[in-house]
Amino acid sequence: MKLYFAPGTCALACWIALEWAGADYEVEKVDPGSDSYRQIHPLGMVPALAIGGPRAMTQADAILTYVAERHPERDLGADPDLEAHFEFNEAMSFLTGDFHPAFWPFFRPERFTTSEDSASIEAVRAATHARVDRVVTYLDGQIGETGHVYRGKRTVADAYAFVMTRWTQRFPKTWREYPHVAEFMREMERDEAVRQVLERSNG
Ligand SMILES: N[C@@H](CCC(=O)N[C@@H](CS)C(=O)NCC(=O)O)C(=O)O
Repeated sequence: MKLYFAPGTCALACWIALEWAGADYEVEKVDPGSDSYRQIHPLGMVPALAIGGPRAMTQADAILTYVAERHPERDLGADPDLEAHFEFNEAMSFLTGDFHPAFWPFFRPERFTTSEDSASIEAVRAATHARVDRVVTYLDGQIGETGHVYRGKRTVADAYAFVMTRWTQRFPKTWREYPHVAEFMREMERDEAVRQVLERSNG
């Protein structure tokens, strides 16, 4: 398997998951916007995971779930019953559909306005602060005293939440100001696989 990644991105969640899963994999650093990478993922986004088929797998939540299901012995995914699956999918949908997009205008504000003056661009960026606070506050409640995103156990959802929550380091209110999130983040930073991925990915 080969994971395509860019430093600091949500693709690092898949890398951490592959490590936790004990998978046999390699990684390749890419420029998501490059023509060559668009041959692999036409949307020009990371992650993508090539497993030898005619095309690479895409979409972080689907890849993370795949990694968890491919290595059931590591127990990185949903518990077996129907409601447990629902809760897992709900957590992953929140991360991919609410949490992640809250940051997009911060990183690429020019995509969210037709204005080109720097004040307008900065206004778009500033507007993300409230949206990000909303999703991180929700995550804080979701983690609560359990230390994890899903049902008090380590899953790929933890990896996903971790890499994206790190982005708040560039915000006026960082993850350190959300008590349960802060504890979760510190615990993740102590994880050997997480440390290695951050070091090897350079970000
Ligand atoms: N829906 C995609 C979104 C992936 C995504 O937004 N990736 C970002 C990095 S975290 C990216 O590659 N952005 C490049 C761009 O938007 O041009 C997924 O979940 O995999």
